[in-house]
Amino acid sequence: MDDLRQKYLEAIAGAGSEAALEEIRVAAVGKKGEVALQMRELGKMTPEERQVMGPKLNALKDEINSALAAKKEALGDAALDERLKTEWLDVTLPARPRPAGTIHPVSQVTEEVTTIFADMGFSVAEGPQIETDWHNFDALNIPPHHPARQEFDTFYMHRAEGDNRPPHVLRTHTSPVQIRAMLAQGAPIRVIAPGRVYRSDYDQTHTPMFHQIEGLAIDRDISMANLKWVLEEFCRAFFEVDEVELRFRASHFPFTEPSAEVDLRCSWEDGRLKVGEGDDWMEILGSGMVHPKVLEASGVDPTEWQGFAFGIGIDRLAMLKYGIPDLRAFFDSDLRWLRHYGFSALDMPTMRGGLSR
Ligand code: 2NM
Repeated sequence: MDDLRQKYLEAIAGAGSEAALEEIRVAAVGKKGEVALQMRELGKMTPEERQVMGPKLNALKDEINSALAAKKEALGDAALDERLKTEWLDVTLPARPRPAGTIHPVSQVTEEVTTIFADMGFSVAEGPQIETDWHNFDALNIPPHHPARQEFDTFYMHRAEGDNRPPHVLRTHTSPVQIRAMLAQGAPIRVIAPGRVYRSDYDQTHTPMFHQIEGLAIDRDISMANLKWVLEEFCRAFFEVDEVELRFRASHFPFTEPSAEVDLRCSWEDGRLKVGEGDDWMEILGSGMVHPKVLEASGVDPTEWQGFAFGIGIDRLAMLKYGIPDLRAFFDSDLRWLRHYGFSALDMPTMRGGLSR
């Protein structure tokens, strides 16, 4: 009995795995193990011998079982320790690698500007980039042969030979979107129209494709004062300053009367723009009260309705706000430029969370 005990307790102590331990268990206390064999011998004994040997064998069985259980737990702990050593995770690492793409400054600024006007109750309208001559010019009080047509450096689409209808054009502004919105919805209306526009012009400050946002508000009792407040509110939000000062300069557009170009008070200190202070003025947009002929062409009765409109160049706004020097680089698709000036796709502009980070 002592030999058995010593043999198995030593084997259990030396077992290196749960599988080895299981082999020992079967050999020692399994149905056909050595302890079971000894128990079978009890039948051949006298009752007196049996009374001594029976409890001793049971005690041995219990002792071996407890040693097995203790060793099994120890082996389990060791296995867990081993796993914890190899399967650790550094929770301070970034969850994902940095996304390869960035948001283009023009997309970022478009999003910022639409967010600001949406907050003031303007909805967003879109329209075709290939427009009819009528939507792009006639409806905006620019009849055929009007000198203003020359100023737009229009790209004309090709017509089949013998087809003498006026050709379609690449829209030279997003105003035709506002015409379509008025024709579809009537008055009152508050919309902004962001998008691509085209003019045949290419130098340091002009690209043949660029981006505009135009705004339109038509109601029964709208004046230039409403226009000025809306534009001030826009500048405060966009340039993220508490106070701005605007200056209206009389101007002329065929589609507004009166018309005004709008300047913003600013300063330039070592190449850095500061808005709302200083002695410089920077032209940022054109605007005016929508011409009665434009309302008429759009199915809106000018004796009942009036309103303002304005147009802003997005690309120049992006250059001003984010200190980007050369307009032409905007459309070169140079990855190094895009990574330098691009924005994270996860930082969406909101009025409460901030427009830019
Ligand atoms: C500008 C300046 C002034 C303008 C006019 C219209 C419409 F369609 F309502 F007549 N939309 N945008 C407008 C007015 C645009 O851009 C410098």
